[in-house]
Amino acid sequence: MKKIRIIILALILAATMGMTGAYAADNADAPQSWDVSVGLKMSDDTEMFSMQPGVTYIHEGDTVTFTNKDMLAPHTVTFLAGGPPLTDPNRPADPSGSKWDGTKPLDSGQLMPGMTYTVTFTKSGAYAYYCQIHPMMRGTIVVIPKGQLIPSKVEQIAAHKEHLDETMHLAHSLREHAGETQYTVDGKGAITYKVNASIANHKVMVNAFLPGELYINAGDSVEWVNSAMEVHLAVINAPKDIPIFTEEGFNPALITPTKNTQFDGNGMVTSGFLGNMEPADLIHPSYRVTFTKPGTYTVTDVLWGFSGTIVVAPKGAAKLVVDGKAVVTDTVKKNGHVFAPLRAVAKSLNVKFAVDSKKVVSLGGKKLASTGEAAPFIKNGTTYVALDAAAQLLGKSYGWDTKALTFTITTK
Ligand SMILES: [Cu+2]
Repeated sequence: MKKIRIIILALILAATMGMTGAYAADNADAPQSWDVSVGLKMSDDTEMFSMQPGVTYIHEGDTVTFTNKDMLAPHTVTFLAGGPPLTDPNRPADPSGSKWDGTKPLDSGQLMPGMTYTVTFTKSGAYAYYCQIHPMMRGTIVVIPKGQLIPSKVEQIAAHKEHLDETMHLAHSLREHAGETQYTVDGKGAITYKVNASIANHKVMVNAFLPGELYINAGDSVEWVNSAMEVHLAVINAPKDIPIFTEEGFNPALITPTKNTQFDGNGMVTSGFLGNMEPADLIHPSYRVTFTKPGTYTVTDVLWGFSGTIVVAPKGAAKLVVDGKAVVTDTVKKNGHVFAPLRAVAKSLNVKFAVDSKKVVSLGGKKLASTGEAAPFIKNGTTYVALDAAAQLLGKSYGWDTKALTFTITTK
């Protein structure tokens, strides 16, 4: 509970605080100041849960400013000086701006996002430090005697930038991988899709629902899974400005998982806290909902402020997905082909269409075969075209998933 409270508190503080820290100019003689990011927000949805840079080389007498650059989480900067972890909850934090010689523990106490902690290192040595809340966040300050060479500030910043670029690349592939549609089919043929409520590895965390959009059928289920380090919520139909707190603590309407997991489009459904930490009665790794009514539903993590979409097609209907986006349209399965209205198909593929006086249909200036199993037909005044024929005509790759009932076209 304590940890979650801290996270929520950070959520509130994060919005109100700015960030500080700038690199001072190089100067061989005068003491220099250095910056370390404690957690690092890298883009709207990506952050690193680490000390950046991991190792900083400084001279005796130099000052390091540690800044919590996280989105939401509080952190500590804690030097144990070779001793055991600080277990006394009443131990006061050491004030920012201290001079420290490495002989006794030094602890910043909780730093909320935007807060800084400054230490002047007076004695040479290699000093390991970490975050008491997230012990895998570790760093080292290497203090070198005055007059001896250290990598220049320019060199250290360049090495760090290279590391950050690599990490952004890693985050990108993490996002791509987690954003692919994944589902399982049980013995009765029922489908459950998986949505990652954020994704992380040991280096970087992407705070988003991945995939961000899912196109499913009525009767299918969605399971939200959180394998990352912080807690998340998946809330369907969350009212705007629903309070996270009430007078007695967390809003029970948000943190108590909705018992009825058959969602008919009405009312709010919440996963409760998703995560992999204690207490297990309050936080669980996943939550599953069966969608029974067609429609488009927004799912929000009201703690972190990101959203995803679940689009539900009628039970048993074939679904068209173009470049990963749901194309919500009527479909007809006929002669082993999936047909959809000409207008919707042309729009989704971003091509012009025409029907000539002989009822020959063309897409993107090319004529569709008007005979055979895949020939266009008219139903209730609407012209339907076969999706595979249309994709072939335009030279686009496509696929049909017989279990998920999804026809996929890739235009890029
Ligand atoms: Cu931390």
